[in-house]
Amino acid sequence: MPGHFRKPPPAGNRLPPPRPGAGRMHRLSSLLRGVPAARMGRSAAMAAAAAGSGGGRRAVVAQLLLVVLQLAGSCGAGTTAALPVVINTWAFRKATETAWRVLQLGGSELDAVEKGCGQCEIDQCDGSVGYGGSPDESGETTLDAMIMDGNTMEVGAVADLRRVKNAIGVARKVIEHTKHTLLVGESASLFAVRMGFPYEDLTTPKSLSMYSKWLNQSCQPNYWKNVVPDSSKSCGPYKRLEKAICEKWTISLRNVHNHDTIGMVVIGGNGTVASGTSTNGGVHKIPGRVGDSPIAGAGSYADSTAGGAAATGDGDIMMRFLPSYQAVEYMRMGMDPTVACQKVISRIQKYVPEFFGAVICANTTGSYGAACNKIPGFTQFHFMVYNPLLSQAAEQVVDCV
Ligand code: SD4
Repeated sequence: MPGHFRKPPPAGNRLPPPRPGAGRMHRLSSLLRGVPAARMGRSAAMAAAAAGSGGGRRAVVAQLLLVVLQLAGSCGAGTTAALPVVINTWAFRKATETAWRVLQLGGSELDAVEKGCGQCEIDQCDGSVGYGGSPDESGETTLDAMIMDGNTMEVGAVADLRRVKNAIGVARKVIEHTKHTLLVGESASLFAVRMGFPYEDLTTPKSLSMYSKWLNQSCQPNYWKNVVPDSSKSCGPYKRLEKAICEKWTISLRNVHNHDTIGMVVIGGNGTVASGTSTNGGVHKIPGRVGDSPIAGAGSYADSTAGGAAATGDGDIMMRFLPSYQAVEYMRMGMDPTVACQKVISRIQKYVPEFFGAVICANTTGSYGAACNKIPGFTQFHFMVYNPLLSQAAEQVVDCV
């Protein structure tokens, strides 16, 4: 049974009523007393130390307020913060368990993200991750993936990867064996082969049948606009239409059934953050299309001084807003992870009210949250969490905003 993820009250409501002068400093200091340094984080520890030495009172009060907000967020979310934590998009339980097992066996946070997302590539999670899903307009499955190290801020990513199954494994090799960040297309596949990955056909009977069904229904739906012949009625090849018509964006192609990327954030016991994604992108995408998943700050983002976030949904829209980067920056400002996730969703909503998407967020105290955009057929978002306070990987649900 999925657990229920309750939204916290606004962080401001959880602060003690403000009173001027030293009393406030005293209350804040005492609030911090007994909080283990690991849970306080760097800014908190610094603020506590400064409070003890009596220096820069205003700055210290501001710092301490930030810390109290962080702690309130981590305690009040209806979930209990603890480290290490594994959090990933959707109910991909085996991915969570794999990442957790890697940590328990002494693997690094990056190892956990790589193996956790890699598990979904093996399992073809929901058909949206790994081989045999989301055939493009020519019937081929291509993969996008990224992995990010929140200590060094290194990123390895591959996009439009062909004939190699373990996309996130190849992304990790981009970090380890190149000075680049993102490799694409056939060249990324050649790189993968050099790194020892096997060349394999990513097409399966299922992806073939999806493709022929789509051809049989006049290539509907598709991602073209302003072309001839009319892309809403016929297959291509298309040519550009001289006079462009202003078309309203629709949600027909992007919905909960064909967009289920795995995005994962792992935060170790010492607050080290790693994140990653893996997907086969959008069904019937135009060959060469790359979504948000392999783009740092869009698909995911990790920063061990603040937290990590990962996104899922309509990458063509979401990547324009760098939601994962923005969520991490909100958490750096002391925002509760749930609120940080909600704020990035609302920002996109203002421009594209009907976009399909969700974000998961976790900060370096182990506090976490998620948010999604409410559209017809998508009113709740399921995600997975594992931390020491849970006896097993737990599926959680958040109501979309
Ligand atoms: C993409 N964002 O390629 C990915 C797909 C996805 O949940 O997230 N699905 O647009």
